Amino acid sequence: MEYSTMKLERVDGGAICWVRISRPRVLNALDWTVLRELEAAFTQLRSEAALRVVLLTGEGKAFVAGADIATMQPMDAAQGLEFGRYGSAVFRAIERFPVPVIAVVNGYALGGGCELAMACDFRYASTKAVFAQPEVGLGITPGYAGTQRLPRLIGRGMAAEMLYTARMVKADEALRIGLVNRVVEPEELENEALATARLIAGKAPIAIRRVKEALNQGLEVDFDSANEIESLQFSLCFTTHDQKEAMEAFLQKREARLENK
Ligand code: CO8
Repeated sequence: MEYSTMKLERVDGGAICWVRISRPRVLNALDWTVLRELEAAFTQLRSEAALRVVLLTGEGKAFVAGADIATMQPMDAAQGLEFGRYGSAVFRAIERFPVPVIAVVNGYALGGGCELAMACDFRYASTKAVFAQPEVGLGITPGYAGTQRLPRLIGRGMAAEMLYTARMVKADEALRIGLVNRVVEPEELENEALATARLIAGKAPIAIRRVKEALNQGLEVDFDSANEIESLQFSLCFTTHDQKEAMEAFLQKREARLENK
């Protein structure tokens, strides 16, 4: 498929795919086209058997500077609901994407951009990254689950402060409060993310998918139910070739030959 606001770049034989949001004239702001193309890109990637990790980033000086304010300004409540729900569904599909998605935050991650980064499994940032939920300054609430994912990620107090003040949070503070996992110099960011993607890609693919399912599903239910979800995912791994092979390889003190089956 041809994209006008996105570039897909596969590396390592398609095990890793960069998804680069590219609408640099407006700092990669999310309009209908970007949202639709994000959905299409992740739908397309879902069918790629070799895929192990997605790296999501923005081109230019922004990751994503939010939902497109020019698109939103004339909306009425019904249109706002439609735009909010659609984006939320796209982000939810990214959150539930079967393989890990890492947000590689190269610059501004504001509003919908911060929310997009939070829908990913985890975030690496460059020293130039800036995070905020500026919505209350624009007369709106966050619309892509910022009020929900932010407190789950950094705790209610820090989230409330960010949400009520719209304050810009720089990379070093984002690291301190747990919004990002790692901060590196801009020129090192992609290599750092790629190195982690390769670590993940080298592990048993079915086990990684099951870990992601256990993480996602378990966080939405009570602890006993979550334990049960993990037990089920754990047990299903024993039906795989990779479990038998990886454990046999350990016992025989040799490298495992993982085959994604
Ligand atoms: N939407 C539309 N255009 C944008 C956006 C945006 N979010 N961000 C930047 N742009 C445009 C600017 O208007 C400018 O265009 P032009 O060159 O035509 O004037 C161009 O991008 C470059 O931006 P600046 O000149 O402003 O660049 P600076 O480096 O001076 O400033 C900032 C960078 C600080 C990032 C600044 O552009 C800014 O504050 N942008 C807006 C950030 C923001 O408030 N984002 C949150 C939007 S609200 C949101 O995301 C809600 C999500 C939920 C939606 C649910 C819908 C119901």
